[in-house]
Amino acid sequence: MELSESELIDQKSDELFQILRPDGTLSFPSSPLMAGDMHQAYRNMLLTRILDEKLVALQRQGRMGTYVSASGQEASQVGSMLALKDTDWVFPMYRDLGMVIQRNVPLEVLMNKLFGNGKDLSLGRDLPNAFGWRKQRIFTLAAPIASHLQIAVGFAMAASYRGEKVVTLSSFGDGATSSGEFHVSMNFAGVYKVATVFLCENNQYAISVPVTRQTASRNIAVKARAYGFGGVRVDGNDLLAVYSATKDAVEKARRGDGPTLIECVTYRLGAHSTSDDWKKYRSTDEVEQWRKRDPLIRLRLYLEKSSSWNESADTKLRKELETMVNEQIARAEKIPPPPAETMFSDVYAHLFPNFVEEEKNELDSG
Ligand SMILES: Cc1ncc(C[n+]2csc(CCOP(=O)(O)OP(=O)(O)O)c2C)c(N)n1
Ligand SMILES: [Mg+2]
Repeated sequence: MELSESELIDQKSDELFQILRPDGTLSFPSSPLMAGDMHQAYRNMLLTRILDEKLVALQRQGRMGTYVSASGQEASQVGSMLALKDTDWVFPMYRDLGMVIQRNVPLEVLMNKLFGNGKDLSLGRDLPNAFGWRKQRIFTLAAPIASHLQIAVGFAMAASYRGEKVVTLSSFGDGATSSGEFHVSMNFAGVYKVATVFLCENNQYAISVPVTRQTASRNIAVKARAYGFGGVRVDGNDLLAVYSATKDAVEKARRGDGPTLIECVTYRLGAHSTSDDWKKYRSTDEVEQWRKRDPLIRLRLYLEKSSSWNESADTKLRKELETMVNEQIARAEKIPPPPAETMFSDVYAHLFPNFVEEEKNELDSG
């Protein structure tokens, strides 16, 4: 029996799209990514994991501020970035360390930001995870969840008015889909067929709230139907499925055929941030089940089966990355905080008289 168009869309948003199985074999005849790209992606996913674990440890030692961990979500983050052109813009969320790394933000620049030292381009004013660099076309996020979605939609519309073939991609969590901003952005993008991609990293929790309490919908991808465009449900721990789904969505957007909602089904392996204890709201058994679906293990198994990748190559790469991360931490930590007189710079066009007074007092008191 032939399915109608709406039944087909329904089916797409219900099925879990997977290319790379947990045992490292392919469910498709071939990989959509070239071997070189996969090795590079694995390197960036491993770098994300190593750096992420280090940053959590640094916060515990009182050496840096609140940190929000990316561990477990590397395939969603790196895979989606692989599908964009350098000229496209990314509107990430706070958890997207992997996106920033895949987008080629130099480790030195990233580390200055994480420490909020005097060389940090935002002068230590925002959270370590408030990623944003113009050069790499990464929009600076704000703390209210989903507030960047509308900007991603408007940005793509503005680019289109200027005749530029720019696609924007915004990423956000399962919790963000309950916000008004999600609704407004999806609605607007659907009506105006905006060249944008909505990438939801469904990591099963919004802090301690499980996704079952977040929505009564069957899943998140199906929500796109209400706004008149397609949703795809993807195994978010499968680099190849995320890449392939994002590539289709980006090409569709660039053709002028409007937005797509991609739901990456993944899992947050650590706590929400360094300020909570996941053992209070999740079972160890649940976490262990997801650890078996670790996106890094899956990709490594594939590389071992399909190329000459092996234990010793993996250990060598891991050591290289650890050394690089440790060197950058030592360097960034030595840089003093931004000088007090930068407190008002880049904030106001003209300082109010009381700020001039405050600035003077601050400098006088050393
Ligand atoms: C508008 C708004 N409400 C509440 C918060 C507090 N808050 C910060 S993160 C978060 C959970 C978000 O969960 P989700 O969207 O699933 O993303 P995740 O952290 O799981 O990646 C909440 C409620 C906020 N930052 N902004
Ligand atoms: Mg979440």
